[in-house]
Amino acid sequence: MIRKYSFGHPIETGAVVQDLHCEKDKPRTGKIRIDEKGFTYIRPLEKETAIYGLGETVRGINKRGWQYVSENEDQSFHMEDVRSLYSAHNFILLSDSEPLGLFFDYSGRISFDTGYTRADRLIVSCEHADLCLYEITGESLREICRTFRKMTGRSYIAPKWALGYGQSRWGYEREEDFRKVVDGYRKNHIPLDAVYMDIDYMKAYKDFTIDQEKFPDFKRFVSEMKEKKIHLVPIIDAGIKQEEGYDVCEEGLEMGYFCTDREGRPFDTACWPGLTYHPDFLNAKTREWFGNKYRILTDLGIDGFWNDMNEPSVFYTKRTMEEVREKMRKFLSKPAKETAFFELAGLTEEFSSPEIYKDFYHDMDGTRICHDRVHNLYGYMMTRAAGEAFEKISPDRRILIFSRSSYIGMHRYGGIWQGDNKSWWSHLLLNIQMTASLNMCGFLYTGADLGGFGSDTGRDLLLRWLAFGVFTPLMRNHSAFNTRNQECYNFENPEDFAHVIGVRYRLLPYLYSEYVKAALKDDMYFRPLAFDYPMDRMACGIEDQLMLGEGLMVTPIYTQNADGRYVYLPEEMLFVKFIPSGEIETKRMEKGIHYIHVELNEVPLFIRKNHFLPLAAAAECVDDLDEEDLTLLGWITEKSEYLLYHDDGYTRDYETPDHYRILTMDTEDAGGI
Ligand code: MIG
Repeated sequence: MIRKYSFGHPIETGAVVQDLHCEKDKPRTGKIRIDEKGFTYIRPLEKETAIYGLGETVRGINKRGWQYVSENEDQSFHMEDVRSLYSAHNFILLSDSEPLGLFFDYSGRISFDTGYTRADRLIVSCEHADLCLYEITGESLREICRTFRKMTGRSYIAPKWALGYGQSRWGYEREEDFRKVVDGYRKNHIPLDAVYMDIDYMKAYKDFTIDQEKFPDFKRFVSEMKEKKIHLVPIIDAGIKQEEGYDVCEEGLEMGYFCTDREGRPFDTACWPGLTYHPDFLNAKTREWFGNKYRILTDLGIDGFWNDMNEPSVFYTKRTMEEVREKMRKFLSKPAKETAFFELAGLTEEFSSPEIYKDFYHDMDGTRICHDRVHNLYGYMMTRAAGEAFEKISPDRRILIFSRSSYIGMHRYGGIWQGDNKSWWSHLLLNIQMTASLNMCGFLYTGADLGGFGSDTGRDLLLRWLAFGVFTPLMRNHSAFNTRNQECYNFENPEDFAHVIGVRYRLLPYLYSEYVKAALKDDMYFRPLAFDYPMDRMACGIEDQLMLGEGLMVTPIYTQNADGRYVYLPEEMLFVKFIPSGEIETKRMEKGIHYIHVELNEVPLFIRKNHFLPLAAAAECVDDLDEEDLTLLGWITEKSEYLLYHDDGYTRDYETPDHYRILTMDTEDAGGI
């Protein structure tokens, strides 16, 4: 059941698609305080209550005991003390005896104090008492999630090739660089479906341009890659270069499509291209105009994109640059003394801070509104521009789109990647935990930069990370330009990588089926064990294993030098290990705690009893996958069924009943396994 409450004058975010009537009474689940400090929601917390949700945030799956702040931020150094990352997912779930979901539909900065100030209080607060609050009750956390997801609309469905493995790196510049990557993979028989193009493909970092010197005939190059069954996926940045003669800039100025300053002039920002303007994505006309620009690249054969820097990430503005320069002048005019060092060192932070959000404005379809009120919608609306355009540009075939920044509602238009992580073991664990929370908020098509974006990866870290990436819908290896080369063929024994990534393709009939079914049924693809076994106290405390679809449990290894790990089985399951010979080892296991041995080049998983997996033979790309000839793997003590979703992977007719097949497995098959 959903109860909706409205306070003040909420800004329309478009997060909720269901028409719900507003309650007249006060919220039942907590106290509301509205005063000069703004809006506060307070609810007592029982000792046992776990808190879930909040999507893209640091720390564990149970979010209790910290202060999280939704204020989208380019956070390329996220340790466990950061309060905000790239996205605002203001949905939380409480595991009370009557489980509860709360969604705060508010587009500015909002804080979730989950037992940080006082262990027994949930305090949600924001500056303006203009928002909608939704209370969702239901039988279970999973059901509340489904209700929430129905309320916010069906999740984006990516083309099937985008569930293949992709290689990315900031620093591939020209045709040869891309050819080298593709050859490296194909030569070593490591599967590959996509290579990502970072900002260097553009001319002077200008969106929707291609550097002709690096790509003399881009269209031809795209089809050359297509022949090798490779999709090229270019990046699009939020900021538009200020340059005379650059059509996107000139059109934007002429039509008034950019954000404006206090005086109503186009607001000066800076990003990779130097001085930029930021399109006013909160305006429907701007969205339509910008969305249509993607056509420039789809016309050349491109069918996938990633949207970056859309928190928005601004290096500096005219004002902050002038202020910093002024302070430096003062600094230089005085004799050097020790304390001034800190003044100077701190200056870099003054280039960009949330203070700049107060300096510019949007025209939200007729209403002028300051950016700080709608900050968290920016990346969402950029990706909405793309998603809505794709429905016109390519009505029949799906296009891949994922974003760095998001807000709830954006999950209908595209996926997200989890931002600039590091090649740290702790970020592999963060990836596992964050993915569960993102699923609660509707972001099913998601994944982290496998191997880690910043700093140097290790072969062991990359292999372990890939063995988890095998299960995430977005499976992409990405790294920053100044780090160690992270393509799989650059490490010893590339066949180990071929094997691990190959397992992804063997599992794809199941993974794709569960992914699309989860989207169509407003369900979660990944779930914490607490959602499936709420009465099992041990299961509720597990933070490093996930349920995947109906039949699977994943138990990644995320510590260095481990030859395996402890796992907790909440029921009898079949332990399955994909080993490099191509064989599959299986072992029936009792409910309880076990130690499993897993080599660096092996992929472990568990199948619930009387569930089974349809497996394909390994392939080097999605289009080569043979899905007519499937092997069924499971521990069967009674006749069991699996509902397989299978379509061509390209068209958008998801609802056709023809896409479903029922597979059955009986006890006689191979002695129960
Ligand atoms: O300021 O385009 O998160 O994936 O490689 C960094 C360069 C800009 C940030 C993205 C990252 C990408 C990088 N970008």
